[in-house]
Amino acid sequence: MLKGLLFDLDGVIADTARFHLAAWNQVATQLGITLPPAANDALRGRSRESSLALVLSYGDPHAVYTDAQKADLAAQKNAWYLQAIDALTPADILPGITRLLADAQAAGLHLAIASASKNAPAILTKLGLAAAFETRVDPATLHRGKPDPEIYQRAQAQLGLTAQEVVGFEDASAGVAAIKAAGQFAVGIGDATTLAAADFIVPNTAALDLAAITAAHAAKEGD
Ligand code: B16
Ligand code: MG
Repeated sequence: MLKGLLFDLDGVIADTARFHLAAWNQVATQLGITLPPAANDALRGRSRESSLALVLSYGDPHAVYTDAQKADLAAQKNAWYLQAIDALTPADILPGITRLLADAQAAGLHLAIASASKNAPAILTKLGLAAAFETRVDPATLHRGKPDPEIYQRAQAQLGLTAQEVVGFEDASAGVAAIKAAGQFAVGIGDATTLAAADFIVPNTAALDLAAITAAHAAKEGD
């Protein structure tokens, strides 16, 4: 039986994934690197450090960056990202999310945030959602990032639920892979081909419907 919902943040609760991509594009341009279209999905859900490694992998394979240079690049990216999200308000909550959260609360479901972003608390505050979730996994405490299941296993454990009792929401293929590796039911939001591993796919957040998701989860889990 469905008892909890686990939410990614960037690209699910708010359209901040485009700000991450724009900031990484600024870093890449500065280094003479052109990010391919595939970077749009590949950079979603990955930690800052893992994202930087991916950006650098699109450049000269012989280029060597010291740890200090990598730390500077990551800090610069975050500064650009922070500038971009500074003006976020509750109006930036993606369509359908406020209704979904209200329906979930009315149904007595437990809600958690499973975001790889260290900026998640600041974003939730700007969106007016700081109190909307019972718990949040602190990504600084993780050993492995998405697509490893650790963050979704932790979110489920923090709610005191089993894998069969939760549904995870993701906009990234790495995130869907993490949910599935945790043995949970995955809702993918976005391109059906990119997110094909999800159990239930919608093209955008406006199409999220708790009754339909609950029915699909029940059909799969046999309850
Ligand atoms: P930060 P999510 C992820 O958040 C983003 O999708 C990803 O692009 C970003 O690199 C990562 O957070 C780390 O973010 O640099 O703010 O710590 O999608 O898991 O909510
Ligand atoms: Mg995301």
